[in-house]
Amino acid sequence: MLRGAFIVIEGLDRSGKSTQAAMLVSRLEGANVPVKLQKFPDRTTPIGKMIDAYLRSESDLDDHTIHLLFSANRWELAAQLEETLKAGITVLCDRYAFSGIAFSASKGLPYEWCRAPDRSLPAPDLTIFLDIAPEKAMERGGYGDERYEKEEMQRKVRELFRRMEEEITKDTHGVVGAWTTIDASQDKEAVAQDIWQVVEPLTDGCSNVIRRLW
Ligand code: T5A
Ligand code: NA
Repeated sequence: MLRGAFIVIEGLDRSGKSTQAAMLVSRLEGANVPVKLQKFPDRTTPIGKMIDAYLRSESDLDDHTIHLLFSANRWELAAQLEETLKAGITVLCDRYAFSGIAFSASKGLPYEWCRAPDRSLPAPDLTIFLDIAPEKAMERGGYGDERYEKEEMQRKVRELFRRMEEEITKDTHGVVGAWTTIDASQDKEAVAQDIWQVVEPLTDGCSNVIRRLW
């Protein structure tokens, strides 16, 4: 039996990740492809609750500490994620390790230090990066009150995502699967159509072993 495909949707805040993840789940289900949606951070676990309090500025944490908690939140769900893939179910993640690196490194933590804790997590087969200019994303109802939703920070985050795209495309930094960038400033249906073009080839499942991050 083929395993499910592991697909990640990444992007700046307000780029439309959750909107597109929901649309893609419907489309996959409509095509009879079993799929599980996983969101990171998963705010429901004990670690997720600490992350949630931090993001809503109800608690303060050292930059290193919150970085490790975001990674731990992925690790605590990694075995389950892998089992789901092996059961032939496609897993769609709304954010993953790439957000972890981009957001922490944008605060000034060393890039290599930020990459380290996510090493050997299951690697996605495909990462879809929803690209949008921060000023355009801001127009979408404005950023909320969460800690990272500020234009200057989002600008740095975008640069870091671009750096990762370059490294992954040139394969200078180990195995991470394919990366595709999609113009997220289009209307929802157009973005969904672009996403379907890259996802459809994966709907039959994958025969290769699940790879590991860098
Ligand atoms: N983070 C996360 C880290 O620092 N480290 C980590 O390891 C991880 C995993 C919370 C924060 O945590 C940071 C990054 C974040 O700052 P979150 O819980 O994923 O991460 O954030 P959310 O607040 O849930 O989501 P976002 O703000 O990122 O929004 P989305 O999901 O990108 O956007 P969405 O779909 O909710 O849409 C936003 C608005 O735009 C509209 C929607 O209707 C909605 O109103 N919209 C569009 N409007 C016009 N055209 C389109 N094409 C549109 N698509 C959506
Ligand atoms: Na979201």
